[in-house]
Amino acid sequence: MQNLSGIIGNFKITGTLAETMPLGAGLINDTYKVKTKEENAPDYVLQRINHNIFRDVEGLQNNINAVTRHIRLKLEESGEKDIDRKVLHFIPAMDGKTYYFDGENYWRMMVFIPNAKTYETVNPEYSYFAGKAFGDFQAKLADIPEKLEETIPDFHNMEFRLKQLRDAIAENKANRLDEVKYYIDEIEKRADEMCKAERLYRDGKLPKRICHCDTKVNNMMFDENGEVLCVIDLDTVMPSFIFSDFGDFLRTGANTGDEDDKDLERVNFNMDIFRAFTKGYLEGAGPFLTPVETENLPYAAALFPYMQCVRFLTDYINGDIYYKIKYPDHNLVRTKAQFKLLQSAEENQADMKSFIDSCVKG
Ligand code: GN1
Ligand code: MG
Repeated sequence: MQNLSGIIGNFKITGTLAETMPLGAGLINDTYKVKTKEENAPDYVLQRINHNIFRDVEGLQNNINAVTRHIRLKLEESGEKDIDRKVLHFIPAMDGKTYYFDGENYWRMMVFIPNAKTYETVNPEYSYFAGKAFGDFQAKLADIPEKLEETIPDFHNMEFRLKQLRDAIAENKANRLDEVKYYIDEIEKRADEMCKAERLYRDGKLPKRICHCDTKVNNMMFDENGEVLCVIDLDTVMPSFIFSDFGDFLRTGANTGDEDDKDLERVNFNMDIFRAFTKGYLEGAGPFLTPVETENLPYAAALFPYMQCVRFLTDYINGDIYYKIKYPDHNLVRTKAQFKLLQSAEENQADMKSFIDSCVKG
């Protein structure tokens, strides 16, 4: 691999490189902030795309290009002033491509959004803004003319994720089955119920729409006043059920503990965050949601901790080949924390339903 400054030299940036530093807490790609020396030149964000996971980098970059172009157009049409902070701006490589391939790794560059922050946790007020922003993101992309690729096929397909888990169990590569038996049983008990979305889809009762598919709290930028500027991390923008964006935000935003909390007492589903986020989301997305989508939002709030529990457990059983880990049983710790969150989301199903009913009836 070339050094970072060599890689940066392959993009059409303005200004000269001052320093680079790691940025963010993603579990898949590697991200760096690129600082420039000049006052009037922007800083940048450089990312190494994990192409073991994103196999079709060309397709991925085409998606992101189409999405950012479409959002930019909508912002221009609505007379928005602060466009450069409201949609990501990618910098082409010297050869005009949207990425640079160094013979081994794929890289992309975007402008760093100044005076903006990401958060690992949010209060109800910010959750309301986040709900509106994700609803609005889906609404803006509803009429995108390009057909977007599934950048990771079957990404949020619960039947497929369960199949991966069952395959991992059958192989037992890392010899870790004995210690996870309880979680496998608990997952299997719920398997049928959790695959409801795929059944509704097959029956023609649930549409796929363009979704973000990684609506973790930390994938949203806020300005100085707590207003949402834009949604970042667009790798997984693809056709999916709206449950993806609703459920995955709450999985991180409504968790009173951390995604990988070792102290399960800290992990609970926060209903104040649920109510605030749902209110915002329904304001943004309500106009296009079908009754089947709306009435299944509580299911989505349980589905995503469940799916993430399945995915972390699968990776643990496989010997940690997908997610970056910080210590040997990190994926097991994550599995347990997601399972606890699932239980708490299950306990709150009735409250979620009545809150949604009250929003819909007005
Ligand atoms: C991954 O890289 P990051 O942290 O944005 C993952 C998500 C998971 C998440 C769990 C492509 O996202 O689906 O929900 O970790 N992205 C991919 O924290 O698998
Ligand atoms: Mg991210």
